[in-house]
Amino acid sequence: MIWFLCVLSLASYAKAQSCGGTFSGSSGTAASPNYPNSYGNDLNCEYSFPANGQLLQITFNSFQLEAASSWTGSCYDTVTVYDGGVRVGEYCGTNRPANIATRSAVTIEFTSDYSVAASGFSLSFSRGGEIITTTTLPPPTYAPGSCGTPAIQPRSSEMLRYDQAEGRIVNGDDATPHSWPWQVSLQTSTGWHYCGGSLLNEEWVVTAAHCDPSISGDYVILGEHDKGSAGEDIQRVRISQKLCHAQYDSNTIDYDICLLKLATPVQMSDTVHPVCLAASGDDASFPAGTRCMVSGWGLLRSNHQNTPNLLQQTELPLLDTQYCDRTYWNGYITDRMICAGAESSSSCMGDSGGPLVCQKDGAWNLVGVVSWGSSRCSTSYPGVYARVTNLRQWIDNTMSRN
Ligand SMILES: [Ca+2]
Repeated sequence: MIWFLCVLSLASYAKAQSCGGTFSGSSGTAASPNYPNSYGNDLNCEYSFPANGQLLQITFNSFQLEAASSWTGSCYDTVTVYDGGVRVGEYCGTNRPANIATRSAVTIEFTSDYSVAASGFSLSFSRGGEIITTTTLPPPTYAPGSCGTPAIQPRSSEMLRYDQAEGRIVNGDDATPHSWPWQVSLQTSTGWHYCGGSLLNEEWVVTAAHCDPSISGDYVILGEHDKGSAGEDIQRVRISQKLCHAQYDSNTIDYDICLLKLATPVQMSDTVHPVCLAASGDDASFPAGTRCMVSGWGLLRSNHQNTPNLLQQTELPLLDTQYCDRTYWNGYITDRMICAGAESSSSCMGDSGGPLVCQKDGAWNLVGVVSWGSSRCSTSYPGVYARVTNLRQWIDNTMSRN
């Protein structure tokens, strides 16, 4: 019996020595044991990426671990990521860790249990440089007539999180300037920002009905990032027509959508570019759990007096509509609404009318229009957005008739 135990511990000692390691070079790769062949059972490997004062970026290029338990959702075989000693998350199945960009030491722990293995993971790392792009989109494909493909790549919140101590939106981040080029600001003639909107084409902007812009006095501002700066190459355009949904109800905030026809067509550029519209009825492309982005100049905290100057963004998951209604907004969620968030960040007052966008086929699709939510912009409550897949037909009809 004692002998048997000794062999076991020797065996696991030997395995522990054959995996993981310390990775301090300026760039390189690492992988699970035997990658891309099966990594095997009973592993406990540690991959250390020391901090050496430079920006460290790690990307998982492939990821295939034993799937999580369908009962509990917990992992049998697990990759755990630590950034600066803080546990970022546990990953298994095909749920790979997001790209890491940090100035702290990173540790990646890989364990496997006693049965069932898969091909494992491979990652690449580099040190130095600055965060400039995200890898969530293919290279820019901006071209006249295209939509949803920013010339300037947005950064994911995951990447930004490491470099910015304080959140925006509520717990969001500064957007990369002009990386959401369909984002517009609705402003009064004195330059006061009160709502957002999204550019659909040269002539049309979509916003929320409750924003209720004034055709005579207000402006649509395009190509803006820092609304406190006078030096940006913005387009400031009057509104010629305001067409709000006839069934908009200010009590229930149902059908909270308006189209604004611009008095002069905008010039498309690297900083002014339309978003794609989610197709009518295409909820299947944007299921619950889809990671999406919301942007706006809304309040950072519900009790703040002023909105921020720099455009903010945050990443949010879409929520199942029935779950959202039952759990948070008891009976208020209609078919014209979609919930997102309740995960440490929230849109807030001043974000209204702005875009909730999700990626499909390499382009950003408008899935929601910021509509309403917790009056305190609580990050534990989901925000509610006008559901574009439901309202798309109205959008198409309205634009074609006006
Ligand atoms: Ca296993």
